[in-house]
Amino acid sequence: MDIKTISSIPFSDQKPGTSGLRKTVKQFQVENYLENFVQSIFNSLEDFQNKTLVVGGDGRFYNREATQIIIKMAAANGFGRILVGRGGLLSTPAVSCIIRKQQAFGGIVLSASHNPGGPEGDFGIKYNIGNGGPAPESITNSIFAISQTINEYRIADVEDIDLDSLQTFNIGGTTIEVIDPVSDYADLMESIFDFDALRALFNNGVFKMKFDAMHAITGPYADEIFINRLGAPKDSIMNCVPLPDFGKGHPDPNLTYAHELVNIMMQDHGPDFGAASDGDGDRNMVLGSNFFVTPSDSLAVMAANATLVPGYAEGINGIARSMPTSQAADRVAEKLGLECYETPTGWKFFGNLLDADKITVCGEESFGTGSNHVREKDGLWAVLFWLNLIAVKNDSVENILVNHWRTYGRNYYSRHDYEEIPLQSGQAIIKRLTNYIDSNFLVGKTYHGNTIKITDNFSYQDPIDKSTSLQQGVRIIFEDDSRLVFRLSGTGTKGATLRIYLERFEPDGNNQHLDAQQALADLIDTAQDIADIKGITGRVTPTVIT
Ligand code: G16
Repeated sequence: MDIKTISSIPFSDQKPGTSGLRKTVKQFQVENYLENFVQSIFNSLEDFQNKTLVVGGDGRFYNREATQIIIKMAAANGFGRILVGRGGLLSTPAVSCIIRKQQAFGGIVLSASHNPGGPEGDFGIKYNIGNGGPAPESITNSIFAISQTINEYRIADVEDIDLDSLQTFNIGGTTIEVIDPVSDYADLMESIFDFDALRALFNNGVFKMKFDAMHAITGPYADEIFINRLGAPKDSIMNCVPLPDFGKGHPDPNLTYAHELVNIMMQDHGPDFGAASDGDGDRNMVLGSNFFVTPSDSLAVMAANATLVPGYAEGINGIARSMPTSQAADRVAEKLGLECYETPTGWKFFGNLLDADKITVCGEESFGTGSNHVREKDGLWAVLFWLNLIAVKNDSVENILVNHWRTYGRNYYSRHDYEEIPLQSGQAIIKRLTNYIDSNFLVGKTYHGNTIKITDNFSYQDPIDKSTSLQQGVRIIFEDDSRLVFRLSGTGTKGATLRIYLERFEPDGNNQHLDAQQALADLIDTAQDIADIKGITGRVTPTVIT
């Protein structure tokens, strides 16, 4: 094998965010930009020579080109075996599943998740470690540090390999196997859920489902699992062909961007169950007929009912949620006598807790839920979990939620996003709030009838490796324990996205039927006033409400 060593100069903007490096496609197409980052990943690793690397992505524009570059660089850097999904495709949870099953050294995921694709859209790259999960901050910090001084990268001087058929190739001493992207993952799902009960559900003559793959990666997985293995009618799934530009859609499964599915579900006599997943297949949205399940509630319902699913029949060890996620799961944990961990935003913070068996299920308000079966959040897993609950309980999504609230109380919850505001405006809002915290200015003040009890900026110490993460979100907590959380997104690529998380607990069964925006109206006004969003950004309404 001829190896070329190419001189390069560092790019100052290669700091991984909440989930890897996400930039515009155009940025990734700049000469040496991707190569520098990939070499920085390899330079941050030790003892990987002759070991296995898993590579795959969500099929967005530039996926194929990037896959070829990474294969050639991995071979030149001495990996012994590269497993790549056919077509360069692998969902994020499938990468995690394959790393674990094959005991690979690690994996590279190519995705910008829920961000739009196409030549004008976004691209991303993330390194996953041997447990199958995203690299922790110690590694991402080291990758960034290396990227700031890198001056060359290594790449095999060979032709592109054929990614479209299941074959094995050799580049020097490296074996490259093009693998079926779906089968290992589908087998894992079959080992967790009661596929007989699900087959019966789909064939009971009454139940109807609509799953929207949003022209992203889960299409082939949904086809294999729902149609081939579970015998669901073909019209149960939609938009299942992955496209490089996601059919010009925005593959973010929420009430705004999954509007096609939402319109189908929010009509009379629509399907009983609806769900969607995102660009790389790790997020999920769950809907009942005319009914939206918040991701926070979804986590709480899963935790409360886990023993109904064969894979969790023995019970769960504990629960974790990201800090801005509603505290609905905490109430379940308390009742079950389990620990509930509160982590910063980012799936990587669950890895240590899962590895140490401290928790079995975990989730985030950002449409992510998962368990110890892999080390990523998992969209189709969540959909199958809900289907399994519906099959066992023989009840509607809405009834399952209403009964859950009667037992545990309801955490009214919403997130308001102000997308693509100027970076300076986003920073000014956080600065303003941080100053308030530092001077204790807000404590004791009353806004729209709510008096502020505590203000702080969330910090976290990992209970396993004791690493600390500071300034993970501004919290404003009121006398009745309602709360507002403010933070800037770590996944956007244009300007800043301000996220405001709003939460209020309602124990009374007679008051649990309100629309969340109505129930939280005074907190919404309070957030506007305290942060002066209108004054600083000129915006009066969020871009996305979930
Ligand atoms: C990523 C992370 C999640 C995080 C989400 C939103 O999800 O893996 O842990 O909650 O981003 O992060 P932020 O609020 O910083 O934008 P994904 O699906 O984009 O990989």
